[in-house]
Amino acid sequence: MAVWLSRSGNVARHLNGKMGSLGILNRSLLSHPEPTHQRNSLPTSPIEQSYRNPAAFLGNSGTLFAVRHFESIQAETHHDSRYDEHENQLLDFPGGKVKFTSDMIFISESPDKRIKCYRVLDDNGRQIPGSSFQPLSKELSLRIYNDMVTLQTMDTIFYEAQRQGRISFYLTSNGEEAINIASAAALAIDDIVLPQYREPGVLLWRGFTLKEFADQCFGNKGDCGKGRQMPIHYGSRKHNYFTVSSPIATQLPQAVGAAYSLKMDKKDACVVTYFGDGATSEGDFHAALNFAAVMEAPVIFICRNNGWAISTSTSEQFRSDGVVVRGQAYGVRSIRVDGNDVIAVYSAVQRAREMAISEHRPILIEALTYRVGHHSTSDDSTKYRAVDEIEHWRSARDPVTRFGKWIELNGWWSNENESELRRNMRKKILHAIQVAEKVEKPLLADLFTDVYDHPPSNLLEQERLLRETIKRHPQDYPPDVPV
Ligand SMILES: Cc1ncc(C[n+]2csc(CCOP(=O)(O)OP(=O)(O)O)c2C)c(N)n1
Ligand SMILES: [Mg+2]
Repeated sequence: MAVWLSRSGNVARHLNGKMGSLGILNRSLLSHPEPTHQRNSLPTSPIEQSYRNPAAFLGNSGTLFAVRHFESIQAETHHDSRYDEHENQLLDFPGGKVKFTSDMIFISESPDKRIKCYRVLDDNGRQIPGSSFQPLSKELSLRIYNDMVTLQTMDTIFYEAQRQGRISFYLTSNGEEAINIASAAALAIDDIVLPQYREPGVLLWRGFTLKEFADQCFGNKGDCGKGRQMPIHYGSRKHNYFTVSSPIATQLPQAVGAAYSLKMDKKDACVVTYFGDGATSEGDFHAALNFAAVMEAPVIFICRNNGWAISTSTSEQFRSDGVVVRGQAYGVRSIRVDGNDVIAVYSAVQRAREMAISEHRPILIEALTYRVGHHSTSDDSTKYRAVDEIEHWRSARDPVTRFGKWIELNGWWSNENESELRRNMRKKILHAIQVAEKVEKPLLADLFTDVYDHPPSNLLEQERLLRETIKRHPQDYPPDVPV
């Protein structure tokens, strides 16, 4: 407190000292009619005294007093044209010209109005009159719906498979099907995706087959990662989809680098990176946004703000108006979207893509949604959140039902179509699991390949030790991994 009061009190002297280096544009400040030494030596009012000795004015309610006091300074000076002149001066700072003000206003930490959320469909799947959006053809809409239902069914069956002990781990995208599929539908296959882990729908949209999903979760020979990752850590070079990496937010600075390289190569494509609200609490998020803004990298940051980072709610995690406001702070164009509205997500991502590529700029999309499932199969979310809250989002705000209503209202979908799609999908997924389960596991030797051209001695040593240990304790190792 003392710092800002004394700096304000001595503002003219302070500025006189800095004039040369900061390049103040209007030199009339130098001829301030009231010399600073006089101000300091001859205080004439309680206001002047407060400049000199702010502590004397601060009691237990020091802050309040100082602010009220400041208002009275304003009132006194407002009519004086010398101060108006001061308002018109500019600080020619290396980061751009900044206007001066004699009003000491702290930017509020919580604006009265929160950033609005863009949506096109209401909760009942009816289009909001007058909304602006990108039209979707019948064919595209049905494909989007098909993949949303596929993702939902895949999650149910794979989750059950984990509960039956057939796979070691799983994590669902329940409640986030619209972000997954609608964003993917708005992109081109040349756009490079760096996912977190709750976006398998993007890969599904790009043509990753049910067999490939099942092979990865079972870690069998068909898995392109050769069984070296935990289930759901998908990746596919063919689909321009980087492999999921467990440490949160590491994909974000990498995405900026990849986007910068697309720009240098003059590619007609962008990078899209997905992440949760929790990821925004990592330093990597902030470094990535700043870096992207400064380097003008064509990258779309899609934040799935689903309310929870495992057991930490967003309100325990940050006090800002969500994530969208941080974009502006870093100089990144941003929008908040209803993440459970297919048409809003599709339209926003499509527009973001156009701007990212044609204007060479990053875009931040905060998609508001809800993690309807537990964090993963290692979690029980009823221990830290109300069951009613989960049920509300599962039933009243489900993105699949909402989009289903819209295609039905258009006359493109019926109850018969619905039952047939769900029945067939269930069959296909169960089949993929049953087949994947029987496929041989990759060779043990594969654990040590694909990183170095010539494996270094420490890796060779590890392989030798592993083989020896398996020989000594075969009962502790899976019998179906060929040694
Ligand atoms: C650097 C790092 N810290 C902590 C973890 C443990 N962890 C795994 S997921 C997760 C929560 C992430 O939440 P969010 O980004 O909101 O994604 P969501 O699971 O909600 O989709 C945490 C803390 C991790 N994987 N990496
Ligand atoms: Mg989250």
